[in-house]
Amino acid sequence: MTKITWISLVMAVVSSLAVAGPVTINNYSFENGMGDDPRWATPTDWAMNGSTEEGRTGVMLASLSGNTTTAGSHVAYINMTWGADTTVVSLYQATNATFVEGNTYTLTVAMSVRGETSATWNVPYKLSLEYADGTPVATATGTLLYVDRGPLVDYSVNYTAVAADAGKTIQVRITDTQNNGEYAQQMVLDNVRLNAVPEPAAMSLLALGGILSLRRRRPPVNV
Ligand SMILES: [Ca+2]
Repeated sequence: MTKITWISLVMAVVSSLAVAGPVTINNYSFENGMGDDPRWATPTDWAMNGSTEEGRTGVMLASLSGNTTTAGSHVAYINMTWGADTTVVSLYQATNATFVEGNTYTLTVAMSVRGETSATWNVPYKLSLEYADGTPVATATGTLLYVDRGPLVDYSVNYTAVAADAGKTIQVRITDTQNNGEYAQQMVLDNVRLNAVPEPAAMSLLALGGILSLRRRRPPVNV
């Protein structure tokens, strides 16, 4: 292999590794920008999609929600629908990172349920990785089982980017998909994390490069 080829290979590996690791999620723990507390408005650095009703999402002290969190003192909430407005609500945020082909992305959110009435309904959720225009590339759905003021538990969605995703902005979205039109429960969420792991081939190439460079540094053998 020529020197130029090696340099190209190393540059390619380094460029793919440069975006590995945690991707910044602004206000990931919902501790920033609190005015009134609780705050019955969209959390700072996040956007809400789905309803114009006041208070469909917001932030409050974990001690007020009653749910146990290990990330700071505040949690965010998304309300189930109520009344005539049965539009589901999601919180979303475009990151400053773009998809890299072969990287595996994991979005993890700590979630639980908060009840305001005697109802003990479960809360269906959806976690999405998508482009900035809202086109999803991966979703995970499930149900948060009702535990009165229960601890927040991690849920995740994984996705390995393909060539068509390369260079597209990564956006994350958390949706409370309940739409039965009768308010009773809240989805409670906190500690939103997005991690990127390079493809094994890139890791192997880097390891191989390391081994070869070590071999080169060996002193010459006298003959
Ligand atoms: Ca928090």
